[in-house]
Amino acid sequence: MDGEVAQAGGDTIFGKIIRREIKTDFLHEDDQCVAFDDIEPQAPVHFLVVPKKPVPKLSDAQDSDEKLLGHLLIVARTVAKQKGLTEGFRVVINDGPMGGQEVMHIHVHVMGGRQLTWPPG
Ligand code: DGP
Repeated sequence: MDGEVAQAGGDTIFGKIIRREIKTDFLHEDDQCVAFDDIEPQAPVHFLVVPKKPVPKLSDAQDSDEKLLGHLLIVARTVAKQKGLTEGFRVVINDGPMGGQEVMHIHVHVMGGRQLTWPPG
């Protein structure tokens, strides 16, 4: 078990989900991250990719997290394909209060299945 997995979770709702203390169907799980449907979907498809390492937010990430952050995007791409998002989708990372982040465990939102507009609110 490497250092990232040894820290799996953290003290947030996502930590509980990662540790399976809250039952959630995973769309994907590997040694570094999980993916699961968002409980408040903003699009027909809306899932989250969450690292097991409890980095609170993107602005707290270290240079050494580079590979992990890249991995989250590769999993986002893979699960988006599995979900049938062949015409495109949106990837969002909210950071901190001004970024609208509510759960302080970094996560990648992936949304699709409808025409998305810009700018977001
Ligand atoms: P953010 O605002 O970027 O921190 O987004 C947090 C997202 O997490 C929000 O879209 C709702 C989702 N969420 C919060 N609690 C739960 C939960 O217990 N289960 C699931 N599946 N999603 C959750």
